[in-house]
Amino acid sequence: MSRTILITGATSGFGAAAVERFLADGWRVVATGRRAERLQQLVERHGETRLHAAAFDIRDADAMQAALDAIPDAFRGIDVLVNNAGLALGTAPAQRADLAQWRQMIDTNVTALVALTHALLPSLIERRGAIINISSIAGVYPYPGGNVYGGTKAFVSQFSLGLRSDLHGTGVRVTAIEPGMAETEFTLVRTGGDRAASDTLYTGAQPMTAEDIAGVIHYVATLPPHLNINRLELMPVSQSFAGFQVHRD
Ligand code: NDP
Ligand code: 8X3
Repeated sequence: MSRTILITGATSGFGAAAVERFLADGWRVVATGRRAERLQQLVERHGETRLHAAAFDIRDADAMQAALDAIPDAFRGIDVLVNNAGLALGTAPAQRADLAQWRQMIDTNVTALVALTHALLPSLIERRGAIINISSIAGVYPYPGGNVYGGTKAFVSQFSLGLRSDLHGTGVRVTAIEPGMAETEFTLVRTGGDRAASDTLYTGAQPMTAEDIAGVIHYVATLPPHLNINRLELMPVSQSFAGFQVHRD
């Protein structure tokens, strides 16, 4: 029987690659994001039998509810929710950071993720489904300039564990995937469109790809129903850990 997955942030990067991965495997996909033209291109490529696209800003609670209400019958009953939409903005230290950027990261990465999860929990429980939250190594290891972005991802990982605990006995699985460096539009967004900065970060580093992460999301979503991966942290081989900082007068 074909299953249904809702993937947020499906216009780019991990989410876009995950849409392709699950459609290729016969799933019905609800794909969301703000950029309607990119979602429309997906519909043109794949048709509307197994793909439903919903364009809305995930920070807008009314728009989110309207999009959920407008899901066609064939796509109702979500089996897997992939909370992927998210972003980092800026790399400035906290003392020079822009508060509006901090608010946007919290509204997107935390508040919207929580709201969508809350809205879909009844369906996920009814269908003994799964929640896959895209966290980050930034929520595990602090780095200069990671401040609020890292804080939002630490929330995502801890919220995932809390959900696991609350959903005990329901059969619903919850996983936080915590990727390291992967080449998507992530750095372009973080730097306000600085293509050179994005290219410099990834060139020669063999970062993970969106398809790598989509494969991991698919792996987690298709595990036998008695298995739950709580947290899954992954990095490219080229990335590892650095030391602590010591300031000397
Ligand atoms: P991309 O920038 O390529 O994709 C981000 C997606 O999030 C886009 O589809 C974007 O859609 C969507 N999104 C952002 N803001 C909103 C919003 N307000 N409303 C609706 N959708 C929104 O980045 P990635 O694919 O790399 O990022 C996906 C997730 O993975 C994020 O949560 C990110 O933090 C996380 N991550 C990324 C890593 C990396 O190195 N790339 C590593 C670890 C985690 P649109 O702009 O159309 O709204
Ligand atoms: C993205 C990974 O290390 O750039 O979440 O913060 S990192």
